[in-house]
Amino acid sequence: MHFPTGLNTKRDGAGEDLRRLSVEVRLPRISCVSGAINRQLAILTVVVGSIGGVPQVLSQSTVTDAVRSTVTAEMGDVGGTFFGQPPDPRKTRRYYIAAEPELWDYAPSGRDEICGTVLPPDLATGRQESKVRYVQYTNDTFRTRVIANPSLGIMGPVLRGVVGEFLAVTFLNRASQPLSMHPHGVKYDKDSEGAYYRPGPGRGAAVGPGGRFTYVWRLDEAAGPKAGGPASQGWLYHSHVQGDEDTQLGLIGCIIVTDAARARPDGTPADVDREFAALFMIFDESGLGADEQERLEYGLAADSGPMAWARAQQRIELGSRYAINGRVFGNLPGFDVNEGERVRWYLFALGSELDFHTAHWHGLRVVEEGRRRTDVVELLPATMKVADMLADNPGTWLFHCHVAEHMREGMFTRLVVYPKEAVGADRSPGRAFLGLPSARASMRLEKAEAALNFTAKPAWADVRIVGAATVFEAFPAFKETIRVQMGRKAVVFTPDRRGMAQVPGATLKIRNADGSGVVRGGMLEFELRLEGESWAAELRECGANPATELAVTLTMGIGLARHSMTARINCRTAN
Ligand SMILES: [Cu+2]
Repeated sequence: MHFPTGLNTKRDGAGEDLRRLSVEVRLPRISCVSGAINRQLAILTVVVGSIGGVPQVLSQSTVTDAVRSTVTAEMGDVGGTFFGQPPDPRKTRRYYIAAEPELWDYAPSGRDEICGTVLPPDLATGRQESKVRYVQYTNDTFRTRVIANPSLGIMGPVLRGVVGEFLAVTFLNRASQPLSMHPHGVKYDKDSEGAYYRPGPGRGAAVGPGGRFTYVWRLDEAAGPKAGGPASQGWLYHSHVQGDEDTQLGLIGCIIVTDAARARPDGTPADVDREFAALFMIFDESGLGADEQERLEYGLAADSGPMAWARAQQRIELGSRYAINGRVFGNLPGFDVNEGERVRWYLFALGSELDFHTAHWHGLRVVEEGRRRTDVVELLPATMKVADMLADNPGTWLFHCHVAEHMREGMFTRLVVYPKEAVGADRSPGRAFLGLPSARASMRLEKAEAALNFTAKPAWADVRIVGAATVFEAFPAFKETIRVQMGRKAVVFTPDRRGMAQVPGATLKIRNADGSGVVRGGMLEFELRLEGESWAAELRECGANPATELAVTLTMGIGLARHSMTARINCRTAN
């Protein structure tokens, strides 16, 4: 597009001649799905002159054409339909996803785990950045988070379904700007497209702060895998209000669609034993927003000489985080498999023209898309591929991007193949497969033991439980009460700033509260001790018996969140 503009001759205060210029403002050729479009069309007045023969932009007035939220908090949920009809509930899988701000750590260990060295200086001082992530909740109260699979890293929860089903995804925006969920590969009507552009954005295009919207996506035949290939297929979803800026925030996840004829009853693909998702993406933490970068690129910045451009380039370079699932330098946990397992990799890339990646496994081979044997799969921005692996080679192997510069910048992690005889990686479907209803727990226990003496007078019990429950990001442990109930007996704790709380017969220790009493990372790790006569009576009532395992309902109320599970407690006779 060309917009010829005429400017009048003026004389500035310094006495330089400003010539009358016929200016052609050439708008960059930007597709209307890019985040840049609104801003570029919004630059209404650009005053161009010449100082000492060098064309200069003297002033500009930018009218920000702000995104108008299509859904506001006041409107309530106006979604939930598919071409005007509610989907058949018997064929619908429901998900509750919030977008929430989070302090993201690209390298939580603080080290280069592959080389065993310190991190490069730019990363050592810039490990943590403000992101916004998709977080899964148990229901539409959005109070209790679901435990995320650690191997997904920055990626949001996996949304799973089988061809013929619907996904109904209730999205709540807890961030401060309009956001959305835009899916690839599935069938949607305009309202469930989740992308903001002209003309006539759909209702789910830009969910404003505090707003919620239920997207309904149909997993029709075209959303599933073709016969003869892998039985499942991976698709990206991401926020799509300001284009790439939303994905740069961290708002990315994936959908897995399984062929109905080759799905297990829980919807997982029957042709593999385990699934992983890996997103290759360079995150820009330079602090130069897309606006500023474009102003520099088109010479519209206040300081836009060649040196400013060079400085900006260096800043972008230093601020680039070459990540797999948002982690760098071997800091992504969870790619653990057992020898002999058939493993499906859903491979993704996103980002800019720098995001051409070559995913490479050491020690193992894959079949790409059911067609080609290889150990390197090439990815471009928004590429979605499936690669199947037989874990036939035990060991700890490098998994990385093979682009030299990306390797130097830390785009690697590890894959562990446990030998057959080892205890190995967790085989439970909730851990082996991504995004399963059986994995939608909000609390897990690492240890649950009870020493019992029912013959003593009085009877006596000593229960020790170590576990973790989900909390909001940056949860202030000392501000909320924690209610613990086992069987019918309950106790209420009020932790102090060290995360300690004590009441008669019960102590609670929050293990991961930081120096100011705040729990970060979304998981509250606790140690619970319940002891004495009254707990002995309660356990006895629940059917406890020394030397057997007791299954008992354990409930924790942490602030507004409620966690409940069947705890399996190892009981023994106290000495
Ligand atoms: Cu790469």
